Amino acid sequence: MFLDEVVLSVCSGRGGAGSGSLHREKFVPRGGPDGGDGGRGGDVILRVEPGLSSLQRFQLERSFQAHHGGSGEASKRHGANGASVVLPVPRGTMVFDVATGRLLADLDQMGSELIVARGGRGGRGNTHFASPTFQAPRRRELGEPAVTLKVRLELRLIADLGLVGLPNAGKSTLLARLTGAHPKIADYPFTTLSPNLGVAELPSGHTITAADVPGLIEGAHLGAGLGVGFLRHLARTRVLVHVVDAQLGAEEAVAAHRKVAEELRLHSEELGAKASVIAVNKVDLMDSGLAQAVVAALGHAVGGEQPVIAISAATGEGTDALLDAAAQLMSTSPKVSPQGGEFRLYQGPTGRETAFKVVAGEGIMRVEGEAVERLVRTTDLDDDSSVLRLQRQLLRLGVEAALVAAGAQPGSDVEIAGQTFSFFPEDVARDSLAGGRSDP
Ligand SMILES: Nc1nc2c(ncn2[C@@H]2O[C@H](COP(=O)(O)OP(=O)(O)OP(=O)(O)O)[C@@H](O)[C@H]2O)c(=O)[nH]1
Ligand SMILES: [Mg+2]
Repeated sequence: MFLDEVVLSVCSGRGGAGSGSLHREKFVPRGGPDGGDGGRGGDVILRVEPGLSSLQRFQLERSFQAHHGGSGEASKRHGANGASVVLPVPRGTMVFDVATGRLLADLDQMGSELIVARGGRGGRGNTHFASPTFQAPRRRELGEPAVTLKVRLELRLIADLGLVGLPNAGKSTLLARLTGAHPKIADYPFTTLSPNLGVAELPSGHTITAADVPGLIEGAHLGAGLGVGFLRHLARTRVLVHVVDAQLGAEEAVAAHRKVAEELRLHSEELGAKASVIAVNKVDLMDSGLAQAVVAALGHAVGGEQPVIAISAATGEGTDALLDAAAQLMSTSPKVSPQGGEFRLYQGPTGRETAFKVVAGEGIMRVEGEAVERLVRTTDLDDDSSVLRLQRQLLRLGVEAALVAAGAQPGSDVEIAGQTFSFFPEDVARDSLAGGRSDP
């Protein structure tokens, strides 16, 4: 099976905790802080790599976890950084956040990459918190937590030329003729079950990529035949080649072309309006006068708006002229810009989001907000000075003021990130601790 849509569960590594170690040495009874920083957690990264044309590698494995950062240690030893997981994806992979439906990135360039789940930063060790007035702090930070999310990958093949037509028209034979691809070819409809991709070389030396898709039939835009799913692979092509079997005769050939054009138009306006060339195929099997009649009838039907070229995908007759015509159209039709504009980096919960809200509940107030909750999660709550620092940060973010405004009293219970605190506004807290220390 050709896999062009898949949901993955990804989880980054959490950051390692900073160390709260105090230096110990013979004859030095009380050394200064020497706790190293925690290591970074690994990222989960999607990267576009050449040679891939489906999401096949995710057939069996859909859940990925990067490594956690190691804890910092005594003697200022930095914890090991957690290894990242890099997942190769084909060009044209779009990445959506399943929870919100938001497009996170449109990976349309070779080498594009997306950090889909960013590893947590390591916590700082206590060496960062030494100050002249506070010589032996135990304070250290915990690492940031991991990021877990579900992403949906949707592949839209990126090809310059898209080969369309009724089943059995000879699309795959033409793809094989134009490119080095080896698609399955057979004398029955629906031989092709999934798109094939190949690279064609133009007489000019330039290369173009071409894709064929399963044969279209009436109702394709509604899911008839092999379904609507494959039509999206045509959205990024610059030029379409309508392959029509000349053996149908003039009248039937015109009807066949009209049906396919109609299905494209019904699928999307954009597809219907794409520049296209008509290839009247299998002319090797026909009397040349009859073949010319088919070409003329199609030319008449499209009002001279599209080039109509007699070819034989089997013998190669006319295929150079076809490529020329396609290249000509391509030079005047714009490259399809990726959806969502620029490639975007998903920051995950480590982004700079400081909005929060206070939810007043029965006897307890809850503070909700990414940044605020993160601060709490990364604080070593067993360490008084870390807690004091947390409180200062909350003050700076305006949390304290918001709590007071919401009616919090000294001693009220406040919940943040699943932890319950007793609320003591800053001035109260300062009085209860040895004063005079300034936050570094
Ligand atoms: N003689 C001759 N036979 C051809 C030519 N092009 C295709 N055929 C034959 O037509 C049949 C169908 O060709 P395919 O390339 O499989 O057709 P398709 O459009 O890809 O068909 P689906 O994948 O089923 O939609 C095969 O038996 C081919 O060998 C041609 O130019 N001349
Ligand atoms: Mg085919």
